[in-house]
Amino acid sequence: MERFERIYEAILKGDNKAAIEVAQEAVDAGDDPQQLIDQGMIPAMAEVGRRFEDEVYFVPELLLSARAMKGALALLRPLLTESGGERVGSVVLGTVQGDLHDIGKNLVAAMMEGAGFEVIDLGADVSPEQFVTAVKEKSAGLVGLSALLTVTMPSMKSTIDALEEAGLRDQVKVMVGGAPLSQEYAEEIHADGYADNAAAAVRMAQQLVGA
Ligand code: B1M
Repeated sequence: MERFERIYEAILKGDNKAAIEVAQEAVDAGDDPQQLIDQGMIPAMAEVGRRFEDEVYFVPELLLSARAMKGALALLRPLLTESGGERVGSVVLGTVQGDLHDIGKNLVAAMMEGAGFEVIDLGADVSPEQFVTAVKEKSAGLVGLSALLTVTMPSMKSTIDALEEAGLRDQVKVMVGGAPLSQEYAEEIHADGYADNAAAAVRMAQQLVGA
């Protein structure tokens, strides 16, 4: 079985040990980490989501698969973040208030770092006030908001409103992403950009900072 198939199976089963083993093998063999992520790991999480919807998987299975995904990603992340180039800008990144999903956001963070951005990662469940404080303190030119739950999408709008109220909106571009989002929603909340995956997020970030 190819490595991407093995890591798919490991993540689907929530087998942390096996997922880490395959990721380590891939690192040692000099495989392209992006291929492993795109062909094995992301499809596995998508299938986990489908099984959850069909009530075949429940929260414990989600947690085990998420742990396996994160364990494997931690090994691949240094390869994604190798940049060597000059810094192209600073981005304050986080998953919005009420939302604990951080795997996709972490992937976006790693790829942005790899593209030369300084990433100030605020983590998950980040309030509008925390975003405002970080933008002020770090003088960041870009804010990236992630949401995976339809019920937390309005937190994106609240964050954009908070930046406006703090008088920062003219200084920062805001980009949004996450599975339930769309270009239409991004426009509706007056975000400056939307991306539906980590590679597109990097391209959008570069475009927004004029890199
Ligand atoms: Co949850 N969960 N979850 N979950 N979970 C979803 C999102 C869900 C779609 C599953 C389902 O029903 N099919 C569903 C949401 C339904 C909805 O809102 N319409 C759901 C639910 C309901 C819940 C709970 C409410 C379950 C419960 O408790 N009853 C609960 C909520 C907790 C909370 O947040 N308050 C919950 C909890 C969890 C876990 C904690 C167990 C775990 C998260 C662990 C973690 O992240 N640390 C989890 C998981 C793992 C999932 C699924 C299965 C996988 C998410 C994931 O990691 N995908 C997910 C189902 C699914 O998405 N198919 C699901 C892989 C990741 C690489 O993709 O995050 O989409 P993604 O990121 C992509 C793009 O979206 C984009 O780039 C990334 C890479 O390509 N992107 C950006 C993301 N952020 C971006 C930002 C950008 C640009 C692009 O710019 C800034």
